[in-house]
Amino acid sequence: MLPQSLLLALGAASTAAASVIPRQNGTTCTNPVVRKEWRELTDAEKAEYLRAAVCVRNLPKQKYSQIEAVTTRMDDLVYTHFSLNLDIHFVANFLPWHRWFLHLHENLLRDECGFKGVQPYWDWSIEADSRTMPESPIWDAATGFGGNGVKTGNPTPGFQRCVVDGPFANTNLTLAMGWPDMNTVGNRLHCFTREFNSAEGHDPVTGEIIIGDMQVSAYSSAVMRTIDNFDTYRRMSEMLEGLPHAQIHSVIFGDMGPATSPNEPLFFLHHANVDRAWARWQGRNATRLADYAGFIDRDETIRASITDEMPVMELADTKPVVQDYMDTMAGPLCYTYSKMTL
Ligand SMILES: *[C@@H]1O[C@H](CO)[C@@H](O)[C@H](O)[C@H]1NC(C)=O
Ligand SMILES: *[C@@H]1O[C@H](CO)[C@@H](O)[C@H](O)[C@H]1NC(C)=O
Ligand SMILES: *[C@@H]1O[C@H](CO)[C@@H](O)[C@H](O)[C@H]1NC(C)=O
Ligand SMILES: [Cu+2]
Repeated sequence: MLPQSLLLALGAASTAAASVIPRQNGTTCTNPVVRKEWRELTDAEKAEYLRAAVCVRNLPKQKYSQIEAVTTRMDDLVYTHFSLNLDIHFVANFLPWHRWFLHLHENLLRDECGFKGVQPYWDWSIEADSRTMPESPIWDAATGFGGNGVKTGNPTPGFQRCVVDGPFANTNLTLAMGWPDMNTVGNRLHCFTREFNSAEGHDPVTGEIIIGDMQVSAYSSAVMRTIDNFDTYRRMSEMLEGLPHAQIHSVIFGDMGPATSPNEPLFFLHHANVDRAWARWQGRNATRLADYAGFIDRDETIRASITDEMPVMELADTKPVVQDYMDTMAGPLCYTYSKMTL
């Protein structure tokens, strides 16, 4: 609960670093790689992750040859996530689909950008408990992802507020950001942006967006403890997705807001922390590793099954099956998290 104790615990966490990344052949996971919290990484490890994250945004697309708005390798991922929005959010497969997506992204960083590290996570409960979200080191321009978007004075739609510091500053993106229509894909050139907020609108005097505490009560360790204490997958997953997961997207906003959110490099650290919450709840308990329930559609007409295939569009050659993504240390996966306690 105390931020200081969290930070101490993080400092004491495993520092095991894998120099050779074992590729799973689907039978054993004896030497899992360890996904660490961003603050646990050395500056060199942070720089290596940021380098790879920039790299993948500069590679040309390999998929969706017919879709003009898709131009970069990252757009392949953004477009998939955007187009599948209704099939992968607020349905049963939210957690396994995003676990698959993160694994695909991590392999892509390794294979196409020579990434030498392991996917990190961002434990935003640390910021929540200390009420320091706008001051988080994650926004650092040198050792982090850059900060809030700032008004540029440029009147062109899509360029009025931009992230102007850090490794992703002044990056141009093309998929729908998308103002004013968030939900239609389009070749809308815009600058990479964030719009910190507390969902309280604008200050009536200054006209500035109210940043406040960025709704920290939605993603505190108290909230995570409540999620931990559910005893069914369905209830755990619904609250995890609906409260801390969703609020992080909306308090950062800008490119983190709409279904094109993989445009925001923090998407992957945010979702790694969501995945960690699921893995922690599972506790490698056999009952929970097999607990998967809910519906495949938002209208709740078709019950989900652990043998369901998950949709991937053109992003992968084979559709992943939910049961292969239940355990982070089995099947195609072989990783764990540096800290599994709250
Ligand atoms: C997978 O790896 C394990 C451990 O290295 C090995 O014993 C096993 O034969 C491998 N299986 C396949 C199908 O390659
Ligand atoms: C981004 O697009 C704007 C507007 O077209 C342009 O002025 C700027 O040079 C572009 N920046 C980069 C890095 O391509
Ligand atoms: C495993 O999880 C189930 C279902 O939540 C629970 O009833 C059981 O006590 C757990 N077993 C252990 C060893 O924690
Ligand atoms: Cu998503």
